[in-house]
Amino acid sequence: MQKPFFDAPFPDASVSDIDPYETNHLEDPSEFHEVLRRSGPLVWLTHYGVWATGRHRELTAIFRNHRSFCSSRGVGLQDFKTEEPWRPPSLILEADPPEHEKMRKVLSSVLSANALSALRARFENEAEQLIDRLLGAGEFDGIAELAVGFPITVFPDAVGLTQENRNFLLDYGNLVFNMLGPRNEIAARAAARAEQAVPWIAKQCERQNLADGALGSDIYRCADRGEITEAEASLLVRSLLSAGLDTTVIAIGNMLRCFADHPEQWQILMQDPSRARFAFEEALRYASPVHTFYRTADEDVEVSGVRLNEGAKILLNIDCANRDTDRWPDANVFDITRRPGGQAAFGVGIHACVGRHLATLESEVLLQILAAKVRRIELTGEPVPDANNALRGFRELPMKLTARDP
Ligand code: OVV
Repeated sequence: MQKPFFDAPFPDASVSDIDPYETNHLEDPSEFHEVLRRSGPLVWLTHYGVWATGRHRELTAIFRNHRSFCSSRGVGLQDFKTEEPWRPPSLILEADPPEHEKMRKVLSSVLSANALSALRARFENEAEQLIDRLLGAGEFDGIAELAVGFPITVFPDAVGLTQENRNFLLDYGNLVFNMLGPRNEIAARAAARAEQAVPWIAKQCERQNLADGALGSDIYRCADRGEITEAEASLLVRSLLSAGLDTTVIAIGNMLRCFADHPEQWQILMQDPSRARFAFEEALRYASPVHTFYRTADEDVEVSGVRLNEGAKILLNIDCANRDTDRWPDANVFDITRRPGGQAAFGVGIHACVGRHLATLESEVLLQILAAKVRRIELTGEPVPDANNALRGFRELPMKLTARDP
């Protein structure tokens, strides 16, 4: 296969010919992170003709400058101005102010911590049953049984989806995130796997398929009030279904791995389960589920002394920035007692995750109940990484839980 090559836009640019989308780099990003760290604030990737940064300072500066660095040209490798997106763009993720603001207001209100508080008791109930079952299970796959097993019930219930075919949500989320990268083998496999999921998702977004009193119908009630149209409501439900499941599955899987590897941190949490929320935040920092989003320079702009031309794509490597020792001198230590404010796993600025309260509620509840019932989380085999063009997590996590003394 002939490799494309893009010359740097100016002669003294920092350049690298590493391909971060090769399977080995997706499975283990340490070499790519090393390139990002030693190449200065921004490095030109000759393989794709894009800029990249993994530094916390530049990443947050670019996320915060949504005027120069737009989202409406896509937040993946593809530029929507020159290439047709694979689906109608998201009204919130792939939009700029002022259009973005209206949609953001709707989802913020539907997904506010206050609006979600009624879900806690149901989540707790589900987590208790699941963990009791797994405590009697011996060795099991922590991804299938726990990282998928918990959210695959509570999330679609919260949105108000049918019981049938919920696994299509995983196929669809997997496709959406993989399509943020190049059209490689991984994206092709994701597309083949999601063939049935794509029309199924469109159907679940229709009003008549969403249970009353759940989050999906809450979005439609904003249409009733004239805040958005019904067509917009449908696409906002699609956003929920695109971003709401795979992300939390991977976050929970990564968090389980963190605690299996750091039993002393598990001890700290067991002694004080009220730390669960901070522990989740620290796990997000240490093992960030979304590794990459892009922005597009919508005008000529300078970042840390590097000139970017209008139309330049910038790869923002979140998991690298969250391990930046300029930001946290001990960034490579998993420490649930730190206050990881400023961690970028939910993004930064006007596009920061609007579903974070729901993700946090799910993870916090699961972690609190685990902490109350489980003395030890241990791996019983090698974790199997899952190569994804935008997500970093595991496909399998062989593990075992040991009960606390009654
Ligand atoms: C992959 C992703 C993240 C966040 C939002 C959406 C998708 C969306 O479809 O709005």
